[in-house]
Amino acid sequence: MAGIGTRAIHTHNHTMNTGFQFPDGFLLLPEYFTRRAQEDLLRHVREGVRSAPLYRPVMPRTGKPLSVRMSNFGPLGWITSKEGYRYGPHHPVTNKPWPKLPDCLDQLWQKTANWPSPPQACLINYYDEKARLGLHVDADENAADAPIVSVSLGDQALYRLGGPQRNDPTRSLRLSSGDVVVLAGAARHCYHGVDRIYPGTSTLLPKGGRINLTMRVVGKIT
Ligand code: MD3
Ligand code: FE
Repeated sequence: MAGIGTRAIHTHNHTMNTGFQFPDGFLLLPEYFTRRAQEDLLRHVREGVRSAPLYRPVMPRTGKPLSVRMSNFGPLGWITSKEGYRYGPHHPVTNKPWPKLPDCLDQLWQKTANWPSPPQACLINYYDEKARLGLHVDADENAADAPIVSVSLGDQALYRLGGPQRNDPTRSLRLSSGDVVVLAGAARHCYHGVDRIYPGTSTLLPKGGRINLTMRVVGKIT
């Protein structure tokens, strides 16, 4: 595992072409996890989804299914249903508690988040080759200023990052297996989404696709 700072991308700000500036607090750590560490993480994800199966969330109100499938680790999970978005301690289908956060993810948080409390929720997103995630802001957390730490596994994704307003300029980045993104400060409140998955760009998942793990501090649940 590479140390922090050794491979951090200097996401240099340029206004020349697109008007996009990397928000303060955005940090990309390419290939933070070695192949071996990725395989180890994947084993933990597989074990987790055995007891907390990936389910297909639906949009609030409309009930339209999302293309991304989800599960969670940790005391709380992010849940979307017809009734709305919320954090809760139980899997919406099995009604069992979410599996414990694997130690390696807890360690990742401690090394990268620079935050005094541990993550309460780790969302597991699974993207098949057709899945997308529309531009949105993560705003369901009471602890709105705690950072978010995310890990990508499997096929590459075209990730889009914008600003605090929906119509701000955006910048697209390719996220690869083993990459870690830390969203702190202003970056925490920026629009972002996943425009596409590039099938066949990783051998980590035998059937292809992409897994994203997103750790969050939630604060009080409302
Ligand atoms: C930038 N997931 O689950 S992770 C999500 O790849 C989510 O599955 C994406 O957005 C994925 O909510 C992106 C990286 C990420 C997470 C939170 C952010 C980027 C962010 C919050 C603010 C800005
Ligand atoms: Fe998000």
